[in-house]
Amino acid sequence: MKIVLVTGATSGFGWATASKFVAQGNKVIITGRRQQRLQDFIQQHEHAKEKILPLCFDIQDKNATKNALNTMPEEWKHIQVLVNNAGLSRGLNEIQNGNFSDWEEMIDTNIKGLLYVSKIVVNFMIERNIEGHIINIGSTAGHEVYPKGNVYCATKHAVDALTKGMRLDLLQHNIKVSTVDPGMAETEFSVVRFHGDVEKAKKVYEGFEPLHAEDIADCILFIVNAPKHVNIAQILLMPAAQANTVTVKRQL
Ligand code: NDP
Ligand code: 8X3
Repeated sequence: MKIVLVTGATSGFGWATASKFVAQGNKVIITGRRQQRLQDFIQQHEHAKEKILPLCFDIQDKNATKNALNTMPEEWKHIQVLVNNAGLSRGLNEIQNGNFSDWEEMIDTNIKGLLYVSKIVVNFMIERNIEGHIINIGSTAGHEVYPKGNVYCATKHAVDALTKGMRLDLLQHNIKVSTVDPGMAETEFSVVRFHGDVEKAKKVYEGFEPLHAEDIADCILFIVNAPKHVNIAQILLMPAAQANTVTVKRQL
């Protein structure tokens, strides 16, 4: 039994990952901004509700993040696994047409939010001599830049650099750092990217079978359940119909 913290567990990869960790008998801290979704998660996992701690906060907000994590009951601070999953894309525009608030939201969430959570949780691990494991959720967008993906891709390139930097810095503390880098997966991701335009979001996945949130969750659990002496540093996964960020075989 481990204590696992999954950011962005109110939807998509985070929900599926938290659910699988619960099913394996772990204690799971679930986070997100939507309180009702956190309650829905607990309701769906009623049988294990005493093993789930919901924390409702916005990871863009440094003080809210500090407050939520530092005021957790002491026994929950023995976090062995941190899944830095919360993140988003906003907009799909050429750089000259980009929107400042979209850019800020992506940078504040995908980079700064990940850093705020990581610093606090890493220090919990170090103070308690925990041989922890951090899994960052990157993307194919952290390997290749696609047209109009400019700032989102930049944030995922940053996540890739941070994964490598964390791995170097935390080696001395026996904390493993890994990354799971998915290609196209149908979650709320594109609905959020297109500011709630569900029809536009659906078109992204037309004519092929995208990844499911459970596929990503399976990769995360595979990494965490590897033997102690093994660090699976990176998993890059895509739908079978995808070859790179711009090449998808659609049957329309
Ligand atoms: P979803 O939109 O389904 O889930 C995103 C999660 O992040 C939600 O739980 C959301 O919770 C949380 N979140 C977003 N912003 C914040 C915030 N400011 N504070 C706290 N939580 C936040 O998308 P996915 O599951 O697809 O995405 C998860 C991660 O995977 C992201 O980092 C994304 O970039 C990445 N990714 C997605 C791919 C895809 O094709 N879907 C492919 C590759 C990577 P709430 O709204 O309740 O705050
Ligand atoms: C999400 C993958 O290609 O939809 O990180 O932007 S993509």
